[in-house]
This record gives sequence, C-alpha cells and structure tokens, in this order.
Amino acid sequence: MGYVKDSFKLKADEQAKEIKALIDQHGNKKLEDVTLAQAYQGMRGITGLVTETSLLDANEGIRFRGYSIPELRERLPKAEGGSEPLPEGLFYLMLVGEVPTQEHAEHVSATWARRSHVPNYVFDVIEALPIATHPMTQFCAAIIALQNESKFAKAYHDGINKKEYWNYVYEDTMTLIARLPRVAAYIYRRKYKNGEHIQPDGMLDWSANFAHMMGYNDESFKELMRLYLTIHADHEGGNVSAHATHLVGSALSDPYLSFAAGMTGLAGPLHGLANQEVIRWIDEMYAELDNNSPSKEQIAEYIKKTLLAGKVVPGYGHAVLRKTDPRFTAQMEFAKKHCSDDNMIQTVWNIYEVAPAILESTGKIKNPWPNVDAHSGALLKHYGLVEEDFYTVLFGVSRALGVLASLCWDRALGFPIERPKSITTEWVKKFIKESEKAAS
Ligand code: NMX
Ligand code: MLT
Repeated sequence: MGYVKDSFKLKADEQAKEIKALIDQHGNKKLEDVTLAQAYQGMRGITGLVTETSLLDANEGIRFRGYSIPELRERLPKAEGGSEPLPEGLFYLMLVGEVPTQEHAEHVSATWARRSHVPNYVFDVIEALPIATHPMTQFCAAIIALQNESKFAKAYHDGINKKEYWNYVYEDTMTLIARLPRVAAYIYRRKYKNGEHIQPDGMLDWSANFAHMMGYNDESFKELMRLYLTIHADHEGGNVSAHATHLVGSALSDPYLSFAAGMTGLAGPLHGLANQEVIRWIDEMYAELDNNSPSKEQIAEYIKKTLLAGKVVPGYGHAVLRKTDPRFTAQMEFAKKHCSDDNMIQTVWNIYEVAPAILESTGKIKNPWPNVDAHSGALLKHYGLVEEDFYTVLFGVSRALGVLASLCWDRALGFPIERPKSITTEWVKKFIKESEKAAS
C-alpha cells in the first residue's frame, strides 16, 4: 500500500474503535429533540449525520479538521513560488486528519498525475451530447461514463469481505479525483473553445494542470485555482452535494455513482449553481441600468426589485451560516491583492455593502450575509473565464475532494445504509390529537 493509504487506514482503525466505545457507552444519549417544523422544513438544525472531514460553525464558518480557511492558507503546502494552498494538501488533511508535509502533498499530486488518463469512450459520451447541453449535465454524464472503471463495483460483483470495502473505495476515489480536471477541461474546450483541446502537463500540480488544460497559463490564475479548489472542497456533511454523495454511497453504490448524485445536487440554483446565477443577476442589473458601474443606491433599488419579484438574491443567505462566509472573505482578500480595480469585483464589493441591511429588513431571511458564490464568478471573469455556465463544474471538481474523502471514511468506519424514518401529514394530525388528549 502507498503511505497515504496506510496512514488513512491506521487512523480509520483507531477511530472505528473509538466510535464503537462511544456507541457502547453513550449510544442512548440524546443530541436534541426534533420538532414538527424541522421535519417539514428541510430538517434544518437536526444533527443526524457524522462527517469527519469538516465542521461548520454558524458564526465562524468552516473548519477542515479543526483548521479555519486563514489557517489553511498559512499552513498547507504551496506550489513552488506560490502563496495559496495546494488542494492536494487539503485532501490529505481531510483524509488522514493531519497537516501534510510538502512531500505528502507532492506525493498526492504525483499519484493523481499518474492516474489522470481518461479513457476515450468518456469523451465519446460527452461528444454524443448536443453542444448546448449545460456543462454540469455533461460533467455528470462523464462521471457516470467513468463508472465503468470502478474497482469497487467490480470487487463487489466478484465478492469481497465488507472489511475490504474501504480499500476499493479509496482506489476509486484517487482515480476519479485524478481524472476530473481532464474531463472538466474537455467539456470547457469543447463547448467554448471550438473543441481545441489541450493535453495535460504531468509536471504541473493538480490545479495548475487544470488551469493549463482549460487554456489559462497566467501564474496568478493558477494561484486562484489553487485557492478556489481548496475553499470549495467541503462544507460539513449536510449540504446537498455532500449529503447526496454520502446517502447514495450508503447503498454501496460505488464512488462514481455516489459522486454523480452529489453533482446533480450541486447543479441546483440554491446550491452550487448560484455562482453562475450571481453573474447573471449582475449582468441583468448592468443591462437594465445601462450602466456597468451602478451606484450603491442603484444596487439597493435593484435588490429590492428582485425581492419584490419573488426571486432570491443569488450569493446571499445560507441554511447554516449566520455571518459573512469566510470563503467569500478569502476570495475578497485574493482580489484585493491581485485585481482590486476590476469593475465587476468592485460591483461585488458594493453589493456586499448594501445587500445585508436590505435582506435583514425583510425580517424573514435568516442570514443576510454573502456566501461563497457571491464572489467566485467575478474573479473568474477577471481572468477571462467568462462563461458562467461552467462555474459550477469548477465547484464540482473541488467538492470531489471533501465528499470522496468522506466516502472513504464512511466505508472504513462501516457506516450502514442511511434510512431515516418519514411520516405523513395524516400521521402528524393523529399524533397531535393523541398528545393533546393525553395532556388534558
Ligand atoms: N434572497 C431572497 N430570499 C431569500 C434569500 C435570498 N438570498 N435567502 C433566503 N431567502 C428567503 C427564503 O427563500 C425563504 O423564503 P420563504 O419563507 O418565502 O420560502 C426565507 O428567506 C427564509 O429562508 P432561510 O431560512 O433564511 O434560508 P434557507 O435555509 O431556507 O435557504 C439558501 C438557504 C442558501 C437556499 C437561501 O438563502 C437562498 O436561496 N440563497 C440564494 C441562493 C444561493 O446563494 N445559494 C448558494 C448557497 C451556497 N452554496 O454554494 O450552496
Ligand atoms: C456548500 O458549500 O455546500 C454550501 O455553502 C451549502 C451548504 O453548506 O449548505
């Protein structure tokens, strides 16, 4: 076994023992009560999942294995001459639970480079789709096509001991992550660059090679990719893409099928598609005002108009967060360093100044602050990646790191099939009647 795999297995075995003891001794401890409103309203606030890779605090934001985004930017290994973290290092941290050395991160990088070859039939599947097909649909179709290579599915079919599941899930995880940039770049070049594809460069790190295959060789764009692919990787277990991957994986669907489920969820406009919606919304505002530098007053009016029309202001709000998303702040800091005079970035910052107060004044929006998607598109546009329909694919490539590291943990810890109980409104009415009768 490679040492990343060895270290992961060692940690997972220790953790499995600890969890067994926790359940044996404290399994009946109540985490919280579940209300009727929670059952009807998206299970908000119900703690019902264990995800080891990251934890979200409503006021502070995400921590990956205990490390905040500013800490990750400081501590994770960097590319030579770079100052943003390598996502390879974050993957190691999420999988093994320890901050990697430079050598560990480079080892992950080299492993992914070695496994990055995408079979031609996957490109054939993409080519079979009409060019107008949304990039996320092309991405999901390609992931499903890659499933043919699943080592887990084959091993399960041939018959394996359940203690070995983790091993094949790990192998599929490493191969799938290795291949995603090539698949995503292929979709990008096919749809937007006349099908003029760029071959991978095995000497580059995962993010830089992805940038290169999309056709972007500016060093600071490569840095942006390293940051982007790091900060979008994970957001604890309950978000739609992580939860969907975990849920489908619990049926022992292999990592390809499980990740595809996560990606169909990420493609929703209330989740990952919001990054493209933000740019659309800004462009529509520019067009309506016939002005690419609207004043804060004009932006405020446009936000109110959006709300009056019964639409969401994309990039704002969150199901768990109650403060500015630190992923927004990290991108703002990057923009201040590299491109603070960009017009659309200025607009994003002006929106940030006026939107929260207006959203708060509605009295119903629980989090008036920006999320990760409020900033990402403007940065990508600055570097010439202007095709906003593609943005969620970038998010998806990054999200693979967290949800697949988690899937490795799910199988290593022997988590069972997920199957919560549901009820009907008929059941609810009867339940209320009976509890009122009992109380009287
Ligand atoms: N603009 C307008 N209305 C909003 C917004 C917003 N940005 N955020 C929440 N609301 C509304 C929401 O639709 C709901 O309305 P109603 O009662 O009429 O159904 C009400 O405020 C209460 O919603 P919350 O409890 O504050 O939010 P919830 O947890 O249900 O939803 C989001 C969270 C993220 C889905 C929601 O804030 C939203 O739709 N935001 C805009 C889309 C977006 O930026 N999504 C990206 C999330 C991050 N990501 O990458 O996944
Ligand atoms: C995410 O990154 O998954 C989003 O912020 C959504 C969430 O956490 O619910």
